Amino acid sequence: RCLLDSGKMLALDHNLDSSLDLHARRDVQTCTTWKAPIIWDGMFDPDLYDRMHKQEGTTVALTVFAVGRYLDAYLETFLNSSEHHFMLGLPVTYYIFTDTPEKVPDIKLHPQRSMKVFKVDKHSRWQDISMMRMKTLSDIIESDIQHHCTHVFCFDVDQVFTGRFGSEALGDLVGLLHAHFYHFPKTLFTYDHNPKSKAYMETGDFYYHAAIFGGTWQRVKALTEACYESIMEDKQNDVEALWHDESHLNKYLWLHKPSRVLSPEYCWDTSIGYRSDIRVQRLLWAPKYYETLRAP
Ligand code: 2GW
Ligand code: MN
Repeated sequence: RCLLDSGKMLALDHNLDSSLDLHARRDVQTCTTWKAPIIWDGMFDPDLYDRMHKQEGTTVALTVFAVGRYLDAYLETFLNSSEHHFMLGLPVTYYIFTDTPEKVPDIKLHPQRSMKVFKVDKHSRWQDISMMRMKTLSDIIESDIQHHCTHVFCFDVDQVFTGRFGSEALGDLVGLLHAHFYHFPKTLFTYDHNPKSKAYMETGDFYYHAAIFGGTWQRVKALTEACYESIMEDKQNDVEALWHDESHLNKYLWLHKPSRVLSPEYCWDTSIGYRSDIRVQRLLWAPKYYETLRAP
């Protein structure tokens, strides 16, 4: 017994519980200390999850930001690959945030999938482009997503789907293990160690990657709101957390344990090289062209 998702999803996860095989993978940790599953390939029956979520009427919002040069560099590849791998069989709405809506590629979406484009400001500091996503996300869940979708997944745009990223990833509150840290001892996790920041923490459970987080709209609303408030409090105190929104996300997920954790199979960086525990690559980091993309 490993699933602790609450509320409406409890019935669903309870039923799925017996199908989630925590012993299928002997080479990795498949359960957290608070009894949330860590999802690795081989542990679940994809068809069963898909059937159950269809039955439950699950609908998914995927949010992604493509501001400034990131739109031309990444958005089209991200969306095309998502059409082949992300939550196939469930209704999906893309929520795209950009400063140049007219440049959003006109992609032919599959049935039951649609796209909404929203204009956002281009903050002059890249740290703010990244951090202020929390505010935009909290607002859009309030004004739109809560009326149309049961679940929300928030993504960085600089990545490419290469394998199934399906309904087994859905849960009340979902975090992702950072590919660079999952093998590291906690002492090497890059949490914010500055006591002046709201993101300050000495130790934690895992190092979560902010490139993907999700859950029910209620839980993601609470998360984005709390992270935004912490970010603003830091600004008032003239401090900035070490890894910006990611530091605040790590603090939040330490205080509010995720009900489901995704293995790095869900966001792999091939530059790490071969790892025998990465049996399938579901999403890959795209190349970072920092010199050109981050130049002023
Ligand atoms: C970001 C950094 C430097 C210059 C530009 C940008 C930038 C980011 C941009 O010009 N336009 C834009 O749309 N973004 C969005 O913010 C885009 O969705 C991108 O994927 C996201 C995060 O920026 P990214 O992907 O360059 O940062 P990473 O891959 O180093 O991200 C990790 O750390 C970040 C905080 O520093 C975030 O927490 C992010 O979620 C993490 O994956
Ligand atoms: Mn990124």
